[in-house]
Amino acid sequence: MTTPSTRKPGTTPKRGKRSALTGPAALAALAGVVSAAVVLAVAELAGAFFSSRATPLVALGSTFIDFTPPWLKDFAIATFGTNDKAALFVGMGLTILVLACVLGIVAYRKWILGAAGVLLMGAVIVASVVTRAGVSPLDALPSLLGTLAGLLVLRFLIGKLWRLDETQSAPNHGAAAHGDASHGGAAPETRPATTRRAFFTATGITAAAAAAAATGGRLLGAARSNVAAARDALKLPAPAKPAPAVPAGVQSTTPGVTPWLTPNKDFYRIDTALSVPEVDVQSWELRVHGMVEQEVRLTFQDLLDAQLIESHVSLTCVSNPVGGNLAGNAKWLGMPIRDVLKMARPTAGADMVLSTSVDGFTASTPLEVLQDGRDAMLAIGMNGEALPLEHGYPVRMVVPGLYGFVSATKWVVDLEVTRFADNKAYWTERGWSERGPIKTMARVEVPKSFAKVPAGKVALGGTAWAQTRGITKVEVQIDDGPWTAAVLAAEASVVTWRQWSYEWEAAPGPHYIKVRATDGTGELQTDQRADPVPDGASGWQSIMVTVEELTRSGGPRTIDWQHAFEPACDLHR
Ligand SMILES: Nc1nc2c(c(=O)[nH]1)N[C@H]1C(S)=C(S)[C@@H](COP(=O)(O)O)O[C@H]1N2
Ligand SMILES: [Mo]
Repeated sequence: MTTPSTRKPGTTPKRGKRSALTGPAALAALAGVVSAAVVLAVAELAGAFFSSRATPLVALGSTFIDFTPPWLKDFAIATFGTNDKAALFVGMGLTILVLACVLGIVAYRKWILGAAGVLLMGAVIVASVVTRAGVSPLDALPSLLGTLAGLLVLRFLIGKLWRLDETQSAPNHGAAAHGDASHGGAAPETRPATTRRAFFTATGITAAAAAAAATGGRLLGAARSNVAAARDALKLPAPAKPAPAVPAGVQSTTPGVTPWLTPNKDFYRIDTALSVPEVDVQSWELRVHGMVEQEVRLTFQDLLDAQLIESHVSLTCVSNPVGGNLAGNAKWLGMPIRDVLKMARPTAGADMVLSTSVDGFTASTPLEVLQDGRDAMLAIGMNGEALPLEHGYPVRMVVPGLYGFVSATKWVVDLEVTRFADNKAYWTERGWSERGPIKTMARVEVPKSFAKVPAGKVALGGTAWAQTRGITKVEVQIDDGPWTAAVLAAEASVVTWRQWSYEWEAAPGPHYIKVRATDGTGELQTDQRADPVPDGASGWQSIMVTVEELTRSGGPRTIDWQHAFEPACDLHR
C-alpha cells in the first residue's frame, strides 16, 4: 500500500517491453479515466442530497450551450434535430474521456502537473455550476467533493503504477534507489506480476464503486423528486372561455400526414435546459415588475382561480429549416397575459416584456402583442393535461404568431415590463433577432423526400402555417409545370396550422415537387431562401421523388416507399 508521503521518482523508470495497450502510459490513462468517473459519480451521489440541477455534466453542458454561437446551434439542430442534447452529451463524454487520459498520463509523469490539471478542471466545473441561474453557492459542494475524491483516487492509482515501475526495475536498484523508506518493502510484494495485479484490482474496485455511486445517486435523486408525481395529480380547472369547437375536416385526407392536433408526447421540444427544471407549485411565484404602476405577484393558486381561456395554438421554432418538423399544434389552457398586465398597468414608454424562466432563459415579447386581444397566455394546461415537465410545468407562456424564442418561455417565473432599447433576451445576445413574427411556410409531408412511389394516382399532403394571418391557399408545382391549388383542409383558426392534400397523376421517372402557401392577407410565401439565423428560415420547399412503373403483374415494383430513406432536410439545404 502506498503512503501519502510516496513521491513520484524523479527519474523516468526504465520501460519494459510492452505493447502500447498495456504499457505504463495506457495504464496511467486508465487511472485517469477511472478517476474522472469517480469525480462524476461522487458529484452525482452528493448532488442527490444537496441539489438536483448542479451535477458537473449538466452544468458543463448548460454552460457550453450558453456559449454556443448561433451557427453552431443552427448546425446542431439541423443535424441532430431534437436529439441535439444527446449529441452534446456524447461530445462531452468523448472530450472528458480524452482529457482524463491526458491528465492520467501527465500525473504519472509529473504528479504536481497532473494534480494541478485536475484542480483546474474542478475549478471549471465549479465555476460552471455556480454561474447557473437560480443556483446557491452550496450547489458547488457536490462538484467540490467529486473533484477531491477524484484527486485522491488518481493519486492512489498512480502510486500503484510507480510501485509497478520500481518492481520492474532491476531488483537491486528498484525502490531503494529512490531513497524512499516505504518502498524498501518485502521481497514477495515487489514482483511485477503482483504489483500489476494490485493496480488492476484497485482500478476495478474503484470503477465498480463509481458505477454504484452514480446509480445510487440517480435513484436517490429520482426518489427525492416528487414534482413529477405532483404534476400527475394536478386537477385542471374548467376554462371560463372554452376553446371554440374544432370544425370537421381539419385533418388532411392524405394518409400519413402529421396529426392536426399534436399529442404531448410527440410535441417537439427545444430548450437550453439539459436537465428539465423541477418546479414545485407550492413555491412557484410569478413576479411582474419593471415599468409598471403596480408590481404584481401571482401564486399558482391565483392562476387556478383566474378566468382561464382555452385555445388551439400552433407553436413554431425559429430554428426550423424549410420543410422541418420543429412545429406543433396543441390546445392550451391558461390565464390571458393581458389580464395580468391590466393588474400591473405598464407605464408610458414600455414596449417589451422580458420573460425569464427558473433556469435563466429569457424572451423579449413586444408589449403590444400581449395586449392586442390575441390569446397570449400563461399556460398551465396542454391538450387537457397539466403541462408536461419538458414543456414548462407548471407555467409557460404561449403567444400566437411569434416564434418560441421570443415568446414561449417555459418554467416562467418573472415578467419584466421594459423597453427593447434597455434589455436583450437570451438568443438576441447570441446573434438572433430581437423580434420573431412567424413566417408563412408550407411543407410536404407525404411522400417523403427521395421516396419511391408507384406510377398512377399519388396522394400528396402536408401542413402550412402563418399564425395570426391564416392560410388561404397552398399550391403545388410538379417539375416545371404550372402551380396548381391543393385542396385545403378545414381551418380551425388563423393561429393554428392548416393542412392540405393534392392528387397527382404521376408518370414514371424522377420528379421534383414544390409547395408554397398564401396567407390570409393575400401575401404569397416568399421564395427567397434564408437560413434560420437570425429570424427564421424562408423559401419554397422542394423535394425529389422517383416514380416507378408498375411491373407486368400489375403490382407496384416498390411497395415500401413510406419507409424509404428520409433525409433530415430538403434538397436545397
Ligand atoms: N425556459 C425556456 N423556455 C423556452 C426555451 C428555452 O430554451 N428555455 N426555448 C424556447 C424555444 S426556442 C421554443 S421554439 C419553445 C419550444 O417549446 P416546446 O419545447 O414546448 O415545443 O420554447 C421556448 N421556451
Ligand atoms: Mo425555438
